[in-house]
Amino acid sequence: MSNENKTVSLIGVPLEEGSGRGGCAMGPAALRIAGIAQALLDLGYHVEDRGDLRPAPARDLAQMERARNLDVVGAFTRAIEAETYKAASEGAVPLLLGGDHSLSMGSVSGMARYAQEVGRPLFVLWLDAHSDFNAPETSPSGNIHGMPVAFFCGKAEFAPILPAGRPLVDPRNVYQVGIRSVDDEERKLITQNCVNVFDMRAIDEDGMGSIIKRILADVRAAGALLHVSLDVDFLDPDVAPGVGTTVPGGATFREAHLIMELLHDSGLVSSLDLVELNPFLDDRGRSARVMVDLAASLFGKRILDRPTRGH
Ligand code: Z70
Ligand code: MN
Ligand code: MN
Ligand code: MN
Repeated sequence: MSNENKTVSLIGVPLEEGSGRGGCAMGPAALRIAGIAQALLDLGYHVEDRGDLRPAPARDLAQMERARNLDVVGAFTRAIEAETYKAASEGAVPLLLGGDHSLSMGSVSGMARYAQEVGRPLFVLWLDAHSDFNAPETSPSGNIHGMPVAFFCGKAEFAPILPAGRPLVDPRNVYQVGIRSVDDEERKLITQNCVNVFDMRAIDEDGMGSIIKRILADVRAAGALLHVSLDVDFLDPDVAPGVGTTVPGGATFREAHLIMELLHDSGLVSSLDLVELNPFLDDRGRSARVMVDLAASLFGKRILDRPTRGH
């Protein structure tokens, strides 16, 4: 995915209403200050910053007790879906600067529409401590950032946010890595729906490299596009403290970089979300810089200017 004639479209999403607390709306600003655009320019990309989306709340979406701030999140979902689809259709790689994880309802739906149009399946790599597969009926919190995977798989419908008949993602094409916090009802749903889950035990037993290579082989065999969604809490809180829901025992700095380097070498990644960064909780910009550095590795930053020894 490296190359001078490739464009990366930055789409800022100052959304925090899906998360149940304040702070993520400052995420796009922090990622810009940490140098996301310059990191991509240094790798030779053309960078187009589309600014921040700021839709008005959707008046047609009634409030639901079990899906808090649905009018705000739903309006963002529509705007993000349209902007992501547009950027992909213009040949760019959409890079969403979040914003809480409910933004993936829009980004993944936009990529699903694009994938359908080009006649390829869409696979999703979900790097997160959480499965985010709740529906309003199962959610313990009512926070929509715990529901995006169920939404883009068509398993959580609140009210008509996107047109009926929208392209969905097959849950069998969703690969979750880093999982270590799943709610009781949610656990049943991810099993019933055959989501591919590599929890921390799988990572410890098999190693991150072998897991990611297996996933990439599946994506390649299917001729699919791959959307990557990176939640800050995928990382261990010692590496990235700037997130609302820290869960101990997360991915290390090295594991996360290895994933990004393997993703780059695969040439399969079509789009990326950087989500859940909460600058209000961060330690002097440390988590923002880690997220930017990981994105740079996914876009081709490497240690050596030649293949790593052993390849
Ligand atoms: C819980 C819920 C969640 C992120 C927390 C937590 C969900 N399963 N997702 N932080 N990114 O409320 O649904
Ligand atoms: Mn998440
Ligand atoms: Mn999470
Ligand atoms: Mn790096």
